[in-house]
Amino acid sequence: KGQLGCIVWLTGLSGAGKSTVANALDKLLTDQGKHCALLDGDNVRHGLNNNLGFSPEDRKENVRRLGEVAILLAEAGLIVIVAATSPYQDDRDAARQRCTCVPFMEVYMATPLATCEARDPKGLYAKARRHEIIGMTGIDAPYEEPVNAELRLGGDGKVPNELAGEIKTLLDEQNIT
Ligand code: GGZ
Repeated sequence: KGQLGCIVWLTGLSGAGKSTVANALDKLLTDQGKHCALLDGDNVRHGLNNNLGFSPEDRKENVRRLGEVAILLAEAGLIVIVAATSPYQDDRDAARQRCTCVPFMEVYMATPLATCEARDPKGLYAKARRHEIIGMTGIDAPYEEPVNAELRLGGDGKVPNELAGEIKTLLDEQNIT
């Protein structure tokens, strides 16, 4: 019997560590012989989603396309790790509701805004504070905290590998790995 696919959907602010944890999880699972696919919102915006910006409508479409691609890959048997801000509850719920054949696990990267802003790897928060960009999530665009996440990762001093391990435990409990 082949591998059962699933979707692990990482949501949270820019700088919360979604991409880092997604990559750590990808490596953890791949090292155990699992087949994974990683869909990073920021990367997919360079190709499939290169006609989309950061308005609420465009984010909705970004999340919708990520969800549809994730479902196709997961139904082919892959563990699909999605890392996207995905700030709106409705949009995340829509992806979850489309995903009827494989498990959908929402993981909230609950890193506080102050921590994300202190990291500011791309200088986006600083630009948003100076009003050089508008619609930055957490500053002048909303982030709706998940109400039905399967897992909440607080961060609290843990390294990315530990957080990835917590997600792996969740997958183990669901008999996916
Ligand atoms: C939020 C923005 C914005 C604005 C550019 N708001 O840290 P990053 O850089 O790599 O992650 C952010 C990424 C967000 O893309 P997503 O596809 O994940 O967003 S969404 O799910 O909301 O559609 C950030 C960068 O793009 N970025 N402008 N205004 N993040």
